Amino acid sequence: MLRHLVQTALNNRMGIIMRVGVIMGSASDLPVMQAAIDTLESFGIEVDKRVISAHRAAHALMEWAESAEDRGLSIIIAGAGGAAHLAGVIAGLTHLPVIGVPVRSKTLDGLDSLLSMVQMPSGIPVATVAIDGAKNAALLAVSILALQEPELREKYIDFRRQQTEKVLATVI
Ligand code: RP5
Repeated sequence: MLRHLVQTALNNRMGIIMRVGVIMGSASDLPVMQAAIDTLESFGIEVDKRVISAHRAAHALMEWAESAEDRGLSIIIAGAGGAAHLAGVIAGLTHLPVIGVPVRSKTLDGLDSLLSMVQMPSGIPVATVAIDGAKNAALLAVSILALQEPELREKYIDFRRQQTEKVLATVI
């Protein structure tokens, strides 16, 4: 905890914002998860990106999740497909908020990913977004971080305002 506070203070003094982890079970998830990375970066949030499989590299995942707070992360976005246990395992290893992105699978179109992720038993939550909903996962992370960061709050409100204006300006 102390290490985390010192690291955060140092980061802030150096103008470094590194707060969100984006992890995926396979490089094959990247085309979906890139939207989370791009969205976070568009808000000036630095992203700790990793591919670590919960079943192919279980020990490495444990190390990554248990050290997440000490490495300066505040929120973790985890994307996986199939028997998508990645987000749930991470949530069991850290008290940081975990947002899960069920990635569309080849055989069941992502329904397997969605149900594996969203049906977390009581006590360890994973905030699950839509199938392939990586952008919304990032926006949810931004809105949580914005609670404590006035500058980020302004950026997020501005993003929402522009989005609304774009819809209303649509001529059909
Ligand atoms: C999961 O299995 C990954 O998250 C990915 O969505 C799915 C398929 O992985 P690959 O066989 O493409 O590596 O672990």
